[in-house]
Amino acid sequence: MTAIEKWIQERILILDGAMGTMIQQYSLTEDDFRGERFAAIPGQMKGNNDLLCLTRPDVIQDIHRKYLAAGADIIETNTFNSTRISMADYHVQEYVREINITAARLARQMADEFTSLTPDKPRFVAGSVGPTNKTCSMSPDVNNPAFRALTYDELADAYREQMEALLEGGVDALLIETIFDTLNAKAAIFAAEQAMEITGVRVPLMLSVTVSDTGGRTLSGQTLEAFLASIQHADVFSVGLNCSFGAHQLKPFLERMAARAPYYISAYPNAGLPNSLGKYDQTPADMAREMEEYVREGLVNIIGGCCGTTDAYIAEYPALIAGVVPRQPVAKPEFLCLSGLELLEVKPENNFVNVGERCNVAGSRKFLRLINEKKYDEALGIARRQVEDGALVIDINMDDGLLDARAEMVTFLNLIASEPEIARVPVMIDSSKWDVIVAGLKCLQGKSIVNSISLKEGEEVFLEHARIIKRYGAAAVVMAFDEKGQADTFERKVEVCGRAYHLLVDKVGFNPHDIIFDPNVLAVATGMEEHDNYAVDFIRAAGWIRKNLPGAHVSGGVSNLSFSFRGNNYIREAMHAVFLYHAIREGMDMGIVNPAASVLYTDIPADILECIEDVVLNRRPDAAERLIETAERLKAESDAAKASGSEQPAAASARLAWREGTSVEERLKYALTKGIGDYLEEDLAEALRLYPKAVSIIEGPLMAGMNHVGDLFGAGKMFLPQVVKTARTMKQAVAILRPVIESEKQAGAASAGRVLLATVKGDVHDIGKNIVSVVMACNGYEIIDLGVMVPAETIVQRAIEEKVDMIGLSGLITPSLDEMVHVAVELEKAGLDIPLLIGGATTSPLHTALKIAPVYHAPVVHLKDAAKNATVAARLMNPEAKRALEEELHDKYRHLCEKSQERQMEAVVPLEEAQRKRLKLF
Ligand code: THG
Repeated sequence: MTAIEKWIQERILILDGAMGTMIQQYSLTEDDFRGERFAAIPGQMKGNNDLLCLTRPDVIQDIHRKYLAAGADIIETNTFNSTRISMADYHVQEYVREINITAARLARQMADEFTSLTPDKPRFVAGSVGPTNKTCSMSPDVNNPAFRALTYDELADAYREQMEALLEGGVDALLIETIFDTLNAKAAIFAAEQAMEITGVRVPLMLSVTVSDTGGRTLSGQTLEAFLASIQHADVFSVGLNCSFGAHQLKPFLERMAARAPYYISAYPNAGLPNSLGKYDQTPADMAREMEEYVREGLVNIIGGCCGTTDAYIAEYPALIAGVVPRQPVAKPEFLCLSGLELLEVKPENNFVNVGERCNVAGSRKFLRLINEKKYDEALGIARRQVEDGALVIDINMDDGLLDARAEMVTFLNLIASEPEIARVPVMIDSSKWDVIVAGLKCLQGKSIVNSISLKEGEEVFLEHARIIKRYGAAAVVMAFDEKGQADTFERKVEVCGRAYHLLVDKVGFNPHDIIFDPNVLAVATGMEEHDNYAVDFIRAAGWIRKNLPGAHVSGGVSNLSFSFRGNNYIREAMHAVFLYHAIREGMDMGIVNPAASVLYTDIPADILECIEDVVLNRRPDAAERLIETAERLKAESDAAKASGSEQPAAASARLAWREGTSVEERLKYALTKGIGDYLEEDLAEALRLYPKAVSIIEGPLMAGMNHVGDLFGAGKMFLPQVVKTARTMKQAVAILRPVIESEKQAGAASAGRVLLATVKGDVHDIGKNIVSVVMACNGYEIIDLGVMVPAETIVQRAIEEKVDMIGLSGLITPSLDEMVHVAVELEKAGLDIPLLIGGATTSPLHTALKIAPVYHAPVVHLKDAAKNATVAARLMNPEAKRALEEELHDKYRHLCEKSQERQMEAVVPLEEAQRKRLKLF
């Protein structure tokens, strides 16, 4: 046991506060960050806090010293961004190893100094490992949801490099923090295992998640429960939450986590909620009062601070924890946990998990055709339909001789990750090719199931594959195969499963709950006598496994059973229902099935049921013949009924209730909110008949839909992947309308004005800006769109060159606020007089009034949404209206500034408003 593992049993440990907030207090300059050593590296270095380990180690040690003096038991290395991926932004990726080793030594030295003063309060160093600036689970390109800016392997390599250096530098623990994408975190955990093996140093692994909406999901859309399932395989010391919100708002999420996580619990919130200027204004005493609740209620083992906290905040903590008996971790779950964006628990009492079989190129001609023709949208439709039909897991199989199975698996899994309705459920990666399985595992943030491994190629390969699956954190289907082949009798099935179980549990340390046996569902009623007992043998084996192999589950590919009845879906479904009825009673608790199957055991007419049970339970030698006769009779009847048109495809129409009796505005809003693009053509065509101009559809119903999404997101009722999908649908709608808009523009009409648009430097988001561009173009403006990540110099230069009448700046993330101020300063310096339009998430009237308008003498207008731009632009183009607008703005801004001062006195920002500011999207 390491010292930290010993001390955490004695008392609540104090972690330090924010590094960045402390660094700000030193008012360091660009030269401080660079030192002489990095003088020649291009770009800005200010803001690269981690580089200070090399250029201003005195400052970093001073900060460590302050936190230790304030009472911190654990200090974090100044390495949050020290991977080659994040450091590439500053062109110093080659120094990553040195930064991490140095950072660890700086912290080590300070911690040891304090330990030697008070040996009964030893101090520890946690190596800080941030999430990096890229995400493995989401595409940065709205037009290509399968794209990834970063792969699991690249990320794991970068993390390993960082962690090896941290371990060599002498850290006592690794702290993977501010986790916003579980796939990034899984790569970090993977890398930590490797780094510890390579260096031969084992230290406790600490994890800390940041939730990014009021529903308590990660940015990549997972619930906390789903996250815990995803990291269940790791040897975790502590887990908790940091950043996100202040302690008060974080508490319900911490409670949820602490109730389930079988580890020590950590919490280091921000100093309250950011105000509308992005600053934190909770005092140390305020925060301590909120943290005291955590301590008093026995929620935590480790407390610290994140954004906005300093040593003054940490200094409040020792008094809070004095004499408090620390919390005991809860017990490990004794059942199978799986996850997609949401958790799936496979417990004895919840009976049966149906795994959707339809996304299988070998099991569905339609799916194969769609993949072959790269019609991924429709292929995703099959996955979505299965989830709608109630599939709790979906099986994905791309094994086809003419497909690049590995590439198709990766593409499809990446696409699924962008479809929150599908990604909700766990995935079963189905392939007989090991490289396809491994590639699949690297795409999924949830806890998935590998389908499958077996003893077919002997023990060695079996064990190796099992170890890899364990390291990636998945459950596994184990087929009843061995060196001798497929187990087809009861005796062979139990022999092979029993042997596999003991190898997995005893030799690999596989969690027994993560083992899913598949004792082979084989076709019956084939006309071959030796097949007659196949179903009986499966069902008996299922019972034996559940009794004799504790924890293990039983699954099977149910549709295999009825291959002899291809073409007669009713009989097939009825056979499956009968088979499942008996197998589930014996303990089969999962099955790969068609989730749309509608035949219930209890609905099967007695005569047919008898025929089928004779076959499934092998009750008489002529069972197969009798069922074939029955099947033929039924088929003839049903064909006759179909010919007379009496069958109603009821299910298909029920599903589209949202399209029945609703106005086109309601349908567009629904389509945007749900991110459904399928009916846009139809609905927009209808809207075009109702609205005078195409652009009024954008400004009216589409904008209303977007605002609705923004509200839902602000209220925590939608999470990011859903919103991204919405944005993609909006883009699709605009693309459909664009040709109409073009044709409506009067040829040769005079330009209403010239508008320069740009997303500011540091920000890549352009959906909002593009909508503004379309709306304004429709209103006769000439648009000069400079794209995204545009530096202030470029904006100034092009504004002059193009002689524009106004400049529109867009930004979605908090740092964009400062960058907009920077642009305004540059415009002023250049002596320009061009009005500035401000829009995009995180921008607010208040920030515009307080920060942007004061630095630029020309009109600065904040626009709530794209629909407002054209009106404001028209006013700016008319000298008289412009003067009136300027006066209005002046009054409005003065009023806002005064109100803000009053507010500052109250020092609270209402939760909902602050949330919306932080999270507003368009
Ligand atoms: N065990 C495990 N995994 C498996 C299987 C298994 N994966 C694949 C398969 N068997 C389970 N999946 C299916 C999927 C579809 C069908 C059968 C099994 C099926 N398809 C129709 C057919 O072939 O008649 C296709 C009809 C169509 O083209 O739409 O029956 O046993 N671990």
